[in-house]
Amino acid sequence: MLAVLLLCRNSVAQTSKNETGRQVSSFNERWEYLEEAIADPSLLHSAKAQWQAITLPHTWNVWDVVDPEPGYRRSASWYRKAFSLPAGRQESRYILYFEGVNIISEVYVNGKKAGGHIGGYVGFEVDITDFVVRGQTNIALVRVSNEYDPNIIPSQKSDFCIYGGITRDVWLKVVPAIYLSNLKIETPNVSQSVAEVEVRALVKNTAGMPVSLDLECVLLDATGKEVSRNSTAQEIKGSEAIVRFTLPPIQNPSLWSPDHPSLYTARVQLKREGRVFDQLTDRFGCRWFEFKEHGAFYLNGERMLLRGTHRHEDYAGYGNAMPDSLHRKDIRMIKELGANFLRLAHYPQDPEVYRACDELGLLVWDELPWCRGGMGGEEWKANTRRLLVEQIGQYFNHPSIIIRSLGNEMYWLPDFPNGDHLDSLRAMVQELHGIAKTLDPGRLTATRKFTEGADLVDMVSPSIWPGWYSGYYKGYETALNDARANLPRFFHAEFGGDSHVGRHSENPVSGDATIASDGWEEKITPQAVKNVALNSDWGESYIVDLFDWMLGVSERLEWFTGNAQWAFKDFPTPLRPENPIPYMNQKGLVDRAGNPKDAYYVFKSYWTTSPQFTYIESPTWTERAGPQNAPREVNVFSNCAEVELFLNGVSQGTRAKNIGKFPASGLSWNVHFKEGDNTLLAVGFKDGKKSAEHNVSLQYSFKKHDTPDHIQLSQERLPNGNVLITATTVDKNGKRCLDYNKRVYFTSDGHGELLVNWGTPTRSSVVEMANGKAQIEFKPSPAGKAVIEARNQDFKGAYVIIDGSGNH
Ligand code: GCB
Ligand code: CA
Repeated sequence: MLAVLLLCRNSVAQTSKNETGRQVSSFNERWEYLEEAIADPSLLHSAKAQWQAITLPHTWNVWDVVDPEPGYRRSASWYRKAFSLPAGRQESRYILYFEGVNIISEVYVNGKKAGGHIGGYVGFEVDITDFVVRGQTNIALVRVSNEYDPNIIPSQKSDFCIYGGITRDVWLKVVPAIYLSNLKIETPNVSQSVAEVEVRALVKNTAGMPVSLDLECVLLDATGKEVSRNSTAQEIKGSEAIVRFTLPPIQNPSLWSPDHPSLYTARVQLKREGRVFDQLTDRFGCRWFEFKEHGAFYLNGERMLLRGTHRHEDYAGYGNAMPDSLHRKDIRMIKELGANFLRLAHYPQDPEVYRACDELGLLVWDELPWCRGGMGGEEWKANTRRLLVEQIGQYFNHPSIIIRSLGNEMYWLPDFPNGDHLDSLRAMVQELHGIAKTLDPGRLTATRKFTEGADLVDMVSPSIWPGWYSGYYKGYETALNDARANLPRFFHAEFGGDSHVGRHSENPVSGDATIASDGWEEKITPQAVKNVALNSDWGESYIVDLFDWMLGVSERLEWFTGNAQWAFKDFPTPLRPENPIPYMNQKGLVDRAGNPKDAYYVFKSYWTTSPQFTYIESPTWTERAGPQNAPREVNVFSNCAEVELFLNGVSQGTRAKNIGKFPASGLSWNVHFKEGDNTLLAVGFKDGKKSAEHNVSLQYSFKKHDTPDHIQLSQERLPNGNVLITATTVDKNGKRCLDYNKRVYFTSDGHGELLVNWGTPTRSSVVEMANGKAQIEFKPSPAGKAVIEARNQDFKGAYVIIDGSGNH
């Protein structure tokens, strides 16, 4: 029978991944989508909606999560694909692998239910062999639902969107009847001199009879050189068996670390009579780590300050249905920021994310999606346990993962009566910890913001948001010292605050939550600011100061394990309809399309050494004002040892960078702008040689604007061919009102398309002005004119006509 398999292997029509009978091909193309929540596949003919052609990954919530309508579609839809399989390969198994379907799925093949899954964010297989007909057209149908269901984590009270759809890639695997289903690679003991590696292979036998097999495992280094090998023979009696290889340890292993993300490969082969008929490979790394009691963190025996951020799976114009290239782009940007740590909040993410973290070098906090909502009954518990087991199983071999978080703010906002009962929560956390430690003893369990259960897990993150949800940022060190005293092992996940691009202030809220008002800044509650999240202007100036201060503290504390800023990119949330960009959590260092805000450069200045850069705060601070002769602060964020600042061509002096000196590590100048146009140039030096420069230009005025009078519109062509429309609130003399921060509503009539619902500063129909200014992109159409209007509560509309036809 196995001989038949071997004969079949060359008849594979498409390109196969390896020389054995195994073949893995993308199953993303040529799907159709039906947006109707019909329950049963036999009733699909009654659909009123039309099937639409789509390619996976796909979500039906790309636009409605950030459109001006509250809420987004939480319902069910259908996906359909016709496919054929070559005839004459009777001994192969056909398996569909879904990397993730949100959030409940049922898979039908040729009208019969073949499988499905409850819970999003993790992958699952459906063996469709018994449902397909070779040599004919087969129909796959998938019903997907993201309807409200409190029995499935995460809770919808979470601060993010629960997208619906086949949101990740799908693969068709063709494997022999006896095949390798999975490899589990462990490195129980690693030191500078040796690495012990254990490989377990899960073999599936669908042949219906016992088989005797030879198995071989080979370990290869990054160059493909063999470093260890072992073989074994085993009889597989039942439908599956785990085969364990004891391998000679790797001598002088090349250790994995963020600076040196060195990967090994394990290759397992199934053989019969000396011939290989199936093979599976996966990568792993050799590293060890330790969170010492009361600090610090050590990787491979050396202290490492964890410099981290967080990632949600989301991108402007895609939702969470992102192609691998965009997943990787996010991880690359985070690496370029200088981070060495990433918390994947609040759920397991796309396989490409873990591959990228392994390859580029980021330590990962992986998290079970138990986010808010308390806990439920037996059904909830069964789902939650199972999802943890699945999550651990599928991402086991990634050396980047060091922490298995069991949840975030789990007790909060219970979805079930009594769902926040402390003893029950503790029992559940204890049980999940037990599961994690049994399946994955080499990693640490954690929770965030559940210190009531700190004794039940290996480490915790308390909630510390100084200067945003509570207190002030100059209290950061005290907060860290308290946490250190109370918790044997802690890491600080989540800090930061929202910032609206282009909003700047001469006198932002200070580090002790006061404002030194000189009457020229934006209107902020003038008394001491108790809660910055409620009372500040949500500008960039404040958040730059906050990060600058907190990073200065973090870098200095020798015992500190490290922290992770919340969150790398702005992301949609149904919970925040009144934010400057409605329905966007704007705590990102970059906007939802990945464009850096000022804060991005603050992190880069602390965390990177090359390439060298200087960044003047801020290119989007294009107009400033103040009394004549009053100096104004200019800060430069840079990783250069020295920076010289020029104002209108005149040197303002050279400053040496000195981490711990606030603000801007000492790269701060008080300058006297002239009335009108000004230019700033910051030149960075390394070893006395110029290594970087940055310039900005701005308008300065000695006269304060009058009361806001109307909105003015202007337009400019963008490199992408679109027109950028700028709405400016001005006084009766046409002077921009720098403290005007209210909402503006953009609409268009006629030809062309206003770019809305992207959740970015220039592609949102509703957006708050930043220092009296808001912008929107318009895509003109050759068909003719459009009228674009900006309105708000205070002013009658202003409009502009754009003619895309070229007949001006
Ligand atoms: C938190 C949550 C996170 C929120 C964040 C915020 O504590 O863990 O899900 O998005 O705060 O922005 O408030
Ligand atoms: Ca909506």
